[in-house]
Amino acid sequence: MLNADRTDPATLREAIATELLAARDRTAGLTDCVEDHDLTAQHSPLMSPLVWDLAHIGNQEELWLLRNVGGHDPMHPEIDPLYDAFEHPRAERPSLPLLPPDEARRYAHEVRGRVLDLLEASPLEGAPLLDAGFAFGMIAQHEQQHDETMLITHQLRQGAAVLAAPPPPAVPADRLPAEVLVPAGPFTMGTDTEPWALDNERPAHRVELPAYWLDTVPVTNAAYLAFVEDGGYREPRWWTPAGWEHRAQAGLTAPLFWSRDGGQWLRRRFGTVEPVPPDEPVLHVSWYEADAYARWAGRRLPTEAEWEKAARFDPASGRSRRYPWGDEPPAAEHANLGQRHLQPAPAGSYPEGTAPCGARQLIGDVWEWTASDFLPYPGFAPWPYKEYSEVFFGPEYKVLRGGSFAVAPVACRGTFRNWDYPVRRQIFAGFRTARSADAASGTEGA
Ligand code: AVJ
Ligand code: FE
Repeated sequence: MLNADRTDPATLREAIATELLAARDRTAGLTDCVEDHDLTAQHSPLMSPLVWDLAHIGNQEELWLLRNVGGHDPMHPEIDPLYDAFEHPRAERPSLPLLPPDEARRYAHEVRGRVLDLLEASPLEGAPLLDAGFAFGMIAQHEQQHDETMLITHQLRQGAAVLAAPPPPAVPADRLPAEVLVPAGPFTMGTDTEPWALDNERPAHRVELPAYWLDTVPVTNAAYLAFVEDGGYREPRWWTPAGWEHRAQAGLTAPLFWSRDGGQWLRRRFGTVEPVPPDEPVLHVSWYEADAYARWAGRRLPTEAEWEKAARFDPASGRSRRYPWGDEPPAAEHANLGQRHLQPAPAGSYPEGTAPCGARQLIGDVWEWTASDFLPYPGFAPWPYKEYSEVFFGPEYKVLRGGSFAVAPVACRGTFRNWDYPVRRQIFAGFRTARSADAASGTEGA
């Protein structure tokens, strides 16, 4: 990903080509590992068939780069409606006359060949879509976002394991405080300068926050299990009314993919059943469950602004940075990103990714539910299409921050915003909790 907004065209071209290639390698890894029937099947009504994601990736790349940037004519105008996410909800997609796997691969490959020619000839400036290679960066992020979506489909798929990755590195032995203090004061939220930031991350604006305490690390399976075993799922007072109604109607008793075997809790992870690891951040909980846990713990979810201030604000310079560790792009020692591992790292990992406030693992491992609805920042303008963010703004979606182990570095930064319905659990989401520093209640401090 880009390290500066001013890069010479040759370096920028190379960075773009590297990101496009990384995305395509990952797409191939997620779609070449199963038979055709697994690509065309729908593994969950929440998800598209994998073969839909594959051709949709190519179709968006054709639309934005070949047609809108390059001025090319449509390659196959008749397939466009099939891959428009707004024409057909996910549940309908398996019944569409989708391109079969080999044709979908060939289409995406043909688009890519022409895109690389276009990139070679492009000045990468002189038009808003081209400046700093924005449209190319947007398309690399788009493919990586669908790669995470496809990884979720793999997690929902029944059957033997087909994916493998080494476990995350061992956790350092240092003892961390349960929570860290972020003092009161203003900070800059959002960005005007991050070259490949998407529209909902803009513009930069000042936000004043009172002091608050934030969990040093995400809530672990062991901590969450204490809530489960304390009867958290049977006690309406921990839940919002909507959360309790959903819990009852959906029959929730534990995180998605957990099961009980005698006295032991197990989980299914990409086709393997294993004991729930106590030190790992909890994964596959809905916003309603995260919110109920926080109330049970005498705490609350952080707001989106609290999350971003903890991740970006550097009191030494008074500036908001790109990442918790500074402005350098994520490296392997900073964060668990990019599907290098197929699970979050134990809580307390990645000391080199620590934020100035002392919090760890804000980036990578698990998406973190926040208390906030998905709303535009003051001065928001849709760019380059209102179906990326604007059509989703409103109280029905909650914001997630930080990115999971399945998020690529190119699609991850301190300003990045994700959103989903509060009932969703198939996403790679966990959470951490907070409390107001001046509040009389909720002071037990975990
Ligand atoms: C930002 C993850 C909510 O998957 O719906 C992919 C990303 N937008 N194609 C989604 C996205 C268009 C989006 N999320
Ligand atoms: Fe998409």
